[in-house]
Amino acid sequence: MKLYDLKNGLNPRRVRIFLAEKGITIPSIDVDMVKGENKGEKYLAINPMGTMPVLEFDDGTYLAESIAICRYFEELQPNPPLFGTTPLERARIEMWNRRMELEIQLPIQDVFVHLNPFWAGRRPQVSEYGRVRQAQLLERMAWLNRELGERAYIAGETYTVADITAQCAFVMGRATGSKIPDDLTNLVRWYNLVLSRPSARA
Ligand SMILES: N[C@@H](CCC(=O)N[C@@H](CS)C(=O)NCC(=O)O)C(=O)O
Repeated sequence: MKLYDLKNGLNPRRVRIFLAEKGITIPSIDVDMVKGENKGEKYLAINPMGTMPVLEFDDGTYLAESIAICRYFEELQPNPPLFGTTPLERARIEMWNRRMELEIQLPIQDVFVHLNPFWAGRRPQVSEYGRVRQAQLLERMAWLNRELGERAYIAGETYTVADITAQCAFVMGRATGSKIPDDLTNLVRWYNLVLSRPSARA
């Protein structure tokens, strides 16, 4: 088994942190996006979406989508549980992970793509849309800040895959102009807490 990785990519980082939390090591190949390796015939045969991460199995089959890859490893090695253990816990963690993808990760990505000069000429940019998403992101961060006044982690009192999704989104946000405002003290507290885990360096 091996992982097609992208060192600075938000989604591949989710899988690397997940594996580090589980204490699982697998060989990986860093795909060179700058050289367009992920849009080449060879990589598109693996994943027609041209995205990373992808998990390749020894029989030559593949699994894409970071959350699907994480779920696969959770099933293989349930401890420590990162998707919950009881039916309700599992459903709550799913809810929070989904919210972190839709309400935090996507706006951070949209702000980056639509407002950052890095993408000029690379992707279509609609600056007004970028500004709308920026305002929505600020609202969502304030909402998450209120939520984190009530508990230690995103989905409860333990670290889960929902924290991994959110922390990777905020790592990207910090590098691309969507830093967490200092006055959102619960969110800042949580961010420092998750970044202090050894897996955060994966
Ligand atoms: N929904 C996919 C998204 C994967 C994705 O978009 N990965 C980015 C890196 S974070 C990528 O490979 N981008 C390359 C491109 O779009 O050309 C997942 O969760 O794995």
